[in-house]
Amino acid sequence: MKKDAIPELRYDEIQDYETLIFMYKSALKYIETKVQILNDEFQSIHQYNPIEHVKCRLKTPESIVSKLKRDGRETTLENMVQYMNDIAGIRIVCAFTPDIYLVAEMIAKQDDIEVLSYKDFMKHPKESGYTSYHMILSVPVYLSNRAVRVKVELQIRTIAQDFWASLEHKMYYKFEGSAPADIRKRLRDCAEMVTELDAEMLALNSAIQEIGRDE
Ligand code: 0O2
Repeated sequence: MKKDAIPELRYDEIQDYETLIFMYKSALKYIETKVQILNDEFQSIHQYNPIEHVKCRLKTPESIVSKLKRDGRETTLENMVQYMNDIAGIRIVCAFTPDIYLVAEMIAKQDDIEVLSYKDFMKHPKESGYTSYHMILSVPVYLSNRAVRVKVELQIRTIAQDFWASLEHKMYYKFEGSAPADIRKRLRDCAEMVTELDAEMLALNSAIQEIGRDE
């Protein structure tokens, strides 16, 4: 079925939280399989894996509630479906920054996936220093008697960006969003080092490839 023919999931079709989570879980399975196939195909054509690893996660109920509250909304199924983009999340970790754009393009070209929006935090890092590439995708879920489209947040990062984000995420929670200024400054400095490290590793990889070609 073409993506345009599949309707978006509507909150009034959902009876309870479990059904909603089942939809998001199914969308994650669908996109995870697609990503694995694209990676395997790329490997067989180019003898190169753009993807190091993939991680899927469903947002915890606590985290859903706190995000809705933070945005000034009531905790209802309707608000979850209408206003939350990241209940289902998939993270793709790549070795090098050009791989991020390559993977984003491969996903965007898929007939059954719609890119609803994207944010390039590599071109425009967050105040915290966070860098990554985000896409909100609309992913089909095929049920026994119908199909619906469900939103999934895709984050694509390098290994180094992922390392930084994991530690920063822990700090953010430890200090409940208000880490001391010197910690925040050191994290921002580390984010700059991550960007430099990614650039140097890419240059080094190109130099290694060149040597391989000359031999
Ligand atoms: P968790 O626990 O990973 O789910 P929006 O309202 O959608 O425009 P939002 O929701 O802040 O704005 O979206 P954004 O900015 O695209 O970021 C969503 C997710 O990106 C976050 O989810 C994090 O996973 C990651 N992220 C964004 N900024 C940072 C940052 O400064 N540091 C780290 N470590 N991760 C970041 P959650 O819900 O915050 O967390």
